[in-house]
Amino acid sequence: MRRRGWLQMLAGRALGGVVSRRELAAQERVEQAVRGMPSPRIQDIRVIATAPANSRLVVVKVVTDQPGLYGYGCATFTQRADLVVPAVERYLKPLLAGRPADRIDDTWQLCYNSSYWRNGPVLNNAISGVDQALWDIKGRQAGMPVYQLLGGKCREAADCYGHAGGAEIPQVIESAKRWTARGFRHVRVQIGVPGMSGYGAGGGAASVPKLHNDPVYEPAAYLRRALKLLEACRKELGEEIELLHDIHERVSPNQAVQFAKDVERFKLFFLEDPLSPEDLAYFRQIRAQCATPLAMGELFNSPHEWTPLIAERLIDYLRIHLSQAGGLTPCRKIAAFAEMFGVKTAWHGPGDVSPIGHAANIALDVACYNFGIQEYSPFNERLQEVFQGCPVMKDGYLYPNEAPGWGIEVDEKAAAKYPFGAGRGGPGGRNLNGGWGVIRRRDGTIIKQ
Ligand code: GCO
Ligand code: MG
Repeated sequence: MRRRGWLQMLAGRALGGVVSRRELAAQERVEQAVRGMPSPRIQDIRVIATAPANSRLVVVKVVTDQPGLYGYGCATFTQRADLVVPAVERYLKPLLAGRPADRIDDTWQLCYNSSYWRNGPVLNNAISGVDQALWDIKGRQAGMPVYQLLGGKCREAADCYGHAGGAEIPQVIESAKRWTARGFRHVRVQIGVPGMSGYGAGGGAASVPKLHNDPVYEPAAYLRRALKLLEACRKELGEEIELLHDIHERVSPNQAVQFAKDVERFKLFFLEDPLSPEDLAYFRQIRAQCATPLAMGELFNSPHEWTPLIAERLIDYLRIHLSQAGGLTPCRKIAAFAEMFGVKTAWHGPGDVSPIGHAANIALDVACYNFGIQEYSPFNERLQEVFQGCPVMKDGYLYPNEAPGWGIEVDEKAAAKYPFGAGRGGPGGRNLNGGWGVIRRRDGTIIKQ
């Protein structure tokens, strides 16, 4: 109303010759640009919890006071999924109700600082749910996909890697060939260790003598197998294929240094998580001793973790899990910061990221100059039933949806058909409610997994 009055006033002045017709036309164009886009307010915030592909996914829906204007954000922390729900419903919802839905950074800062103690996975994921939903809302308002709001495309689609794994080398090679047959240029290869609980591949039925009844893992045995695997992959898959490998932080810092040196000759695309976040200082030693490209970051919560690694150029690829770091808002800043230091992005994209989270990954992938690679997890039929408009995979490239916002609609009725299950049963059938069980060395020492 106020704006219309202002235009009428200008028009009156134009008639009287005070304002030029040109000036008036310009003002009308401004008016046109904002017409239909008054500031929406946050009316409701809801949580959608669903497990269509077994992983527990948490999605936040932010509803505005404008009819039909809402958005979705990924808040998935699968091992502690139930804790994210009250963080959203009991803390963020009352904090944000009635506030403008179009102030994304301001809202992020408000949420982030409101708990004083911050940077934890539960709170960061809750914030991410709201943050990504606000980006979705802004895209829907603008009638544009989110990557357009970030400046538009730097590339047509995101080059991806798939996961190949197996108990024995020939199985891994077969699995890798299935990816290349689908057009993938990059494959992550993981091998099991007989009788052991490996990451990314099982170890078969063999049994290993041990002083306990839990799953067992020995870092040295795994490293010997992984080295042989990479050697065989290079030989049998050729030098064109880009190979990746994830250590998953399971070895000692010195073993990581040694392994990074050992695999240098296989020219990996990257070696992921050679160290745990607690051992980050050892990256300096790896860097000083070899040129194996390094990827790190899916466990990061806090700027204290990624800032020094980027600023000192200690890693090559950032593996941050968007929701774990607090959403799209902090991650687009991290990407820009990393660009200044020649560090590329490789956002975390496993099955325990919802399709909304994958859409957020791809928005950054196509819009950021320093994109490196995208991890790809296929969207099965049930996922596509719940999340309509999942990103499309073709020849190893993932394409962003061209519809406004994330371009994804969540079918809440379908989501309700796939409630959270009983969780991973640990040994002896213990119900861990979605959490991970323990893995021990032969002597009983717990390892980080
Ligand atoms: C990866 C990861 C995942 C994580 C999982 C944890 O590189 O894809 O390591 O597989 O283990 O997301 O829940
Ligand atoms: Mg990983």
